[in-house]
Amino acid sequence: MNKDTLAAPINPARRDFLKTTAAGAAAAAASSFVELASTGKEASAFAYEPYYTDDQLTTMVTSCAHNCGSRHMLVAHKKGDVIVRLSSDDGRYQAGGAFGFETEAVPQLRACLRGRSYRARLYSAERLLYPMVRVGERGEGRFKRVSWDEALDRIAKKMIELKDTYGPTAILDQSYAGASYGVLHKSDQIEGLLARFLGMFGCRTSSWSVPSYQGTTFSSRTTFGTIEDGNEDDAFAHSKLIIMWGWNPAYTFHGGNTFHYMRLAKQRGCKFVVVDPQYTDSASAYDAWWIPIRPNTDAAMLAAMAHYIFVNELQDQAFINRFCLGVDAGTMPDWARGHENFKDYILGTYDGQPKTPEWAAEICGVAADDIRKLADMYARTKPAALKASWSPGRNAYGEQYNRMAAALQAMTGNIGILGGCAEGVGKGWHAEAVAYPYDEYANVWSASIKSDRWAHCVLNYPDVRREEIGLWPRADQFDGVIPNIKAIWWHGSDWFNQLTNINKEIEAIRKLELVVCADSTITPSGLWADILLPVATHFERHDVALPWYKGHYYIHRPKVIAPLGESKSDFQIFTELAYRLEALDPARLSGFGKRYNPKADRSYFENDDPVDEAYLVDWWHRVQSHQGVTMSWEEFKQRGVYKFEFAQPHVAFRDQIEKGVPFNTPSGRIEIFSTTLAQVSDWTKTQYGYPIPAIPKWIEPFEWLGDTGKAAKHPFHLISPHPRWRTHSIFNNIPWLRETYQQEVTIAARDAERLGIRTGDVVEVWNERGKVVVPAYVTERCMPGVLVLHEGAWMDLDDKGVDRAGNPDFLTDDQPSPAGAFAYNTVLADVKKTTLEHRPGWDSLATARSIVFRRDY
Ligand SMILES: Nc1nc2c(c(=O)[nH]1)N[C@H]1C(S)=C(S)[C@@H](COP(=O)(O)OP(=O)(O)OC[C@H]3O[C@@H](n4cnc5c(=O)[nH]c(N)nc54)[C@H](O)[C@@H]3O)O[C@H]1N2
Ligand SMILES: Nc1nc2c(c(=O)[nH]1)N[C@H]1C(S)=C(S)[C@@H](COP(=O)(O)OP(=O)(O)OC[C@H]3O[C@@H](n4cnc5c(=O)[nH]c(N)nc54)[C@H](O)[C@@H]3O)O[C@H]1N2
Ligand code: SF4
Ligand SMILES: [Mo]
Repeated sequence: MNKDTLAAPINPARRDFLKTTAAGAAAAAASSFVELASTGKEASAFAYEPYYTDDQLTTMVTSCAHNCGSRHMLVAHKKGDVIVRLSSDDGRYQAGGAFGFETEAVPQLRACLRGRSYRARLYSAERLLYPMVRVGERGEGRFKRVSWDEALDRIAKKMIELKDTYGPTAILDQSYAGASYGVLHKSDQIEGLLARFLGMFGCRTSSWSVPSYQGTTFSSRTTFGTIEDGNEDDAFAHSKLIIMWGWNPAYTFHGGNTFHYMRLAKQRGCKFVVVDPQYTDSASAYDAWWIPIRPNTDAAMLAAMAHYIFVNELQDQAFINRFCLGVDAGTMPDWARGHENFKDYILGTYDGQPKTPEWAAEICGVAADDIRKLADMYARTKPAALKASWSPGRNAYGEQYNRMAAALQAMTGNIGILGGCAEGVGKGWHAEAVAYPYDEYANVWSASIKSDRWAHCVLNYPDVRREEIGLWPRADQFDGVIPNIKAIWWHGSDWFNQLTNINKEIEAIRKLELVVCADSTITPSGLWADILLPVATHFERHDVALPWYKGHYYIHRPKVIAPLGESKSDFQIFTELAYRLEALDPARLSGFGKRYNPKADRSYFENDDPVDEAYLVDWWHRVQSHQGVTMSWEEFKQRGVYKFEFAQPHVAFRDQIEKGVPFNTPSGRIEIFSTTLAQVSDWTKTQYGYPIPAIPKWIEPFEWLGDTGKAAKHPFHLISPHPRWRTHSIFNNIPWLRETYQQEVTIAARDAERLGIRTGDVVEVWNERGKVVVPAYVTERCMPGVLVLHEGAWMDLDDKGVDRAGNPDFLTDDQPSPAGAFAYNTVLADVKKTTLEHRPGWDSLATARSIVFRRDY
């Protein structure tokens, strides 16, 4: 890496912009050091001299946040209103705990590196501190500071104009999970604050498919009738075999203590297998048997495992007969005798092609003997956890992979038992439902589309067929009406940076009339907005944290510090906007402010404390009455955490299997053959748009290595997993974390040698959708023909439209799978050495030298 590379600006316009906003953050951070500066001592040691001991600081328990796969405790130690350091759970905080306390049933909630670096995020130079409005062209990144009054006025007036001119679909809600998993301050697509605000206003197009796992959700709902198909993490400690299928818990968290419980399993003799194009750190940590697989071919390999199990009669036929629908002819419903069943599909009865290991070997690049060996292991080891993660479902026809995995879980009788695993989506224990105010007007919309088709819709409007955008059916006059999107609102989302096919998004955003971004950070999406609204982080507002899919505990989130700059909570912003809209249009919006936030009046914008407290107290009362908690709200606030203790690990579907409770599907059984899908007559009238088979099948993806025509042009399959060092795009700007990594594309040693690429060489990766520039990491831990580039890098375009930061979403396709799965991992691309410079977005020579150590591969 040369000096010029390092000196390259993030974005010249942006630098100037940052200067203004950084000043406020610096001032806030510096205020605690005034004392030190005035001593007049030579600045020879640490900034914190004298080093404050814990008892000189105020300690407040809170939690980390965001859509990161977990939810851990952070303990803030502050001087005045400045957080001086952060620590984490050490066993002391819960009732009955003491320093070091931890048991298998009550684990500590210890934070990862990202969480521990949170202080650097709070006080970062990219912190958005004031409302801003765009002064240059959209996307140029030039803004000026304005008052809240001006920013909100502009938005309110424009909202009314848009609704009156273009109708109730003009504003696209692109909220996402940046601020989920709190009781009060939520940004979800469905239960979030924006959804409710735009729904009540009467102008909202919703985005229904979820980038994480829409294919998996579809599978879990279809097969089990619910996404609550996960065990709690401690159940892993009881498995004899864990198959990590497209799952790398060392990097990608799916629960707080997963790794800890898997280590316990290892100590108790559990065997591990990894099916992944990469030899991951999880594979190495557990000494797993690595089965490299061609990306997107998982459904074929699973089908071949089913074939082996059927022909060797290793299936748990008693379980199948009792609990499943459509696994074989004997378990088909009477009304569907003419339909295909799963076993006959696998045996080739219908298409003449038995799905043998040899058949799959050709498709997957996995030896037939390995497929047989794994199938045998899985069928004979009890209990065994086939943890089929979401990534292989984040593909074209990814839903087929997840349904195929569910079929294997069912065939082997590994559902509803300790040490087995039914998960798909994997939501485990359930937090108490969110209290009012979310109940009224949650998720009201006038149109709802597949989330990554918005650009397609805008660019082709009105010549768009409903199936192209996955328009959700309605029972009223709006059914089939293509939304006329003229505005986007980002709330808890950096979606412009995170959705597929960014170049297409760039074309589409230029056609919009209003783009609002509410965030605590100046994000890459924010640079494309017209108005930036500074949002208080979860350290600066009152809430309670909920676990992310796994874990059974609540963590109190006090207002640890006052909101930085002029930032406000999202709830404050929407409440105030509701009052302004009401004032502008009293005839249609009378009472909007009060209905939106019933416990508040307009003074909420200045003081949110009593109102937020009142909502949370209500919620806590529900926790007490529904979940048997006797601890008082005051004690919970004082301790900071409440951990539930279960008599036995929570296992999904235990009651169905042990007590005969019906599954939540139309038939009450595990539906390998789907009652619902089998009865669809016109697919264009469903949200899916295109046919989906009633049983799981292998279907060729849009592009993959087996498509010799396409692969001749772009011979590598690019996958873009989630980074260990970031939560998507969050933390990309944190120097402490940047010292530990750089954005790089992983390439197999054999391919790199052929192309003359060595670790540290800058390469360009491209296809017909875009081009990115990034350093290479050469390794034998990656399957030949595969490239790996982690999602979430902050895009940084040059004047030719090339992304110099290495964001894979310049290469991904916005065509979703029929069931709605984002096809993030369905990408063919090419790679070569380049003279173009990579712009990492920070000064990597300042401290980090990892690239220097790794250069001589
Ligand atoms: N190529 C590729 N792309 C992917 C993926 C992939 O596998 N491959 N994965 C996809 C997946 S699964 C996901 S979930 C998405 C994630 O996509 P996003 O949800 O857009 O990603 P984040 O980076 O988490 O951005 C969340 C934003 O919310 C902001 N935020 C946090 N808290 C608050 C708050 O309280 N209020 C407000 N207003 N804002 C807040 C954060 O500052 C941050 O900017 O990325 C997707 N993109
Ligand atoms: N550190 C961290 N943890 C996170 C997040 C984060 O941003 N950072 N994000 C959270 C969120 S929102 C989500 S949705 C989840 C995502 O969780 P996952 O979907 O499980 O995670 P990924 O990191 O996308 O992929 C996991 C593994 O799948 C492999 N893989 C990719 N394509 C294929 C394929 O076609 N076949 C097979 N067999 N393997 C494949 C990758 O090589 C990778 O090792 O993670 C959550 N946890
Ligand atoms: S895993 Fe998530 S919640 Fe836990 S510390 Fe890391 S970033 Fe925070
Ligand atoms: Mo996700």
